[in-house]
Amino acid sequence: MVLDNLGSSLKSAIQKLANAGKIDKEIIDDVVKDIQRALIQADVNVKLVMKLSNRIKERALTEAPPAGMDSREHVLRIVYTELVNIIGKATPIALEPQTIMMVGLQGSGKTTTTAKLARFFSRKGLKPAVICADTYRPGAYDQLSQLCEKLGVMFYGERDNKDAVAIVRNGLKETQKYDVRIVDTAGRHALETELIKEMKDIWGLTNFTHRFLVLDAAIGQQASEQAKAFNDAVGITGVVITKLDGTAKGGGALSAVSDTNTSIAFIGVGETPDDLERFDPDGFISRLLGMGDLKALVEKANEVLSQKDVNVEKMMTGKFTLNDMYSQLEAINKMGPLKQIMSMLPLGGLGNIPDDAYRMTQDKMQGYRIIMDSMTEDEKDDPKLIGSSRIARIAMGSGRAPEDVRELLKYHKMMQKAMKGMKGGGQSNKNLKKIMKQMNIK
Ligand SMILES: Nc1nc2c(ncn2[C@@H]2O[C@H](COP(=O)(O)OP(=O)(O)OP(=O)(O)O)[C@@H](O)[C@H]2O)c(=O)[nH]1
Ligand SMILES: [Mg+2]
Repeated sequence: MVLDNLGSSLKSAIQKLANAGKIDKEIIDDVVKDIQRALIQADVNVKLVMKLSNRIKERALTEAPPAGMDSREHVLRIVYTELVNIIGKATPIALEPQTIMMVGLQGSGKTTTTAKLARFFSRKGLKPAVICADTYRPGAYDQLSQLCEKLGVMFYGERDNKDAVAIVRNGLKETQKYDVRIVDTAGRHALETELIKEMKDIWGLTNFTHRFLVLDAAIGQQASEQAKAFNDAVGITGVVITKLDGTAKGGGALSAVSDTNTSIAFIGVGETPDDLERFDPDGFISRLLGMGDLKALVEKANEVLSQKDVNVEKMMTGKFTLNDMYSQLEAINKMGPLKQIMSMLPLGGLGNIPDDAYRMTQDKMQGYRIIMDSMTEDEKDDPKLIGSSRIARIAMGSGRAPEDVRELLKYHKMMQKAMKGMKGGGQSNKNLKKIMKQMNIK
């Protein structure tokens, strides 16, 4: 996880709130002070921090909690939404054919990000091609062509040509059949006139869908100044903040960009081609706060469960019938290991289920289905009704052994217990879950 320090100090601030006996001005002041300290340490602009803390205090003390939400949840929700606000919105990226121009200062991560983006789009089923317009740095051609070769991505470059504009003109012609064409340009030490001219000339060659500015997270708050300068030159459509894995100043870069006219499209979190994440303010902040990426979880669950009458909420609350169990097993099978899903839940979800407990073969599922088909609706609804004589009847009807029926029942009991455990799960855990629910992260 990036920004570990910020994350853990924000988490302990939030924990204070969750554990407080009652929510009053004193505790709000205290928590806001902790949040201020955490943000300033992560290099977020002091003015921005003051604005945020004033907003939190003002809202927490004057706004009445919406129906069904107590004041603790209400304040947590305010903290969360205000934090999301300071990092702004994400740049929308359409998954369709497009051309992209990468710009940025020397060493910011343009070439690495170019390869990462090619991989990102090819994973989404689009065919990428990369054009090398860096005629400035020796070795630029080799660096990019090797990266592309490793990824199996189409590469266009002219090793001995010094005219970057001509190369891009030729490259765009040669790569017409590709869906996403990414032009990697040369970086310079500073934003010199020469660089701006070359950038503008390349920019003028075609109607670029995106001009991505690549910024090293270590520059912290200077991100805003650079974003403004590049935006004036070629009209930035989005920013990529790289090396967020390696700096405590990441909070500065993230918040500074959203303070300009641009927005963040992606973040770079490592050196390999897979270390690129689509920027998602909600998910980012909930992960930082240790609420788990509930939004990602719910989205994932909805994708899988769209036509089923099962939902994640049901896993935590309400009656748990055999039918529920079966549809959840089906869903879990489709979603992947349950543990992984649980880890996305607030504060780690439940941790005490053995790893293989939910690994279920298709045969086993089929067997359960057959057994359940020999049960009455009442029995499926309330498996407690099933005593030994009913077990014998169900076994006969389904052509299975009584032990198989018992196993199914035992399994249901175990899952039901786990669901109850999640529902309990400690006061603060419960609070956070409820908040996520009420925050409309559906
Ligand atoms: N840890 C980490 N390293 C990164 C990331 N992105 C890029 N790098 C490293 O940063 C260094 C510079 O990256 P490049 O992609 O060559 O930068 P550039 O902007 O193309 O540089 P020039 O072409 O010289 O202007 C390389 O060593 C990369 O491996 C990231 O997200 N995390
Ligand atoms: Mg480069």
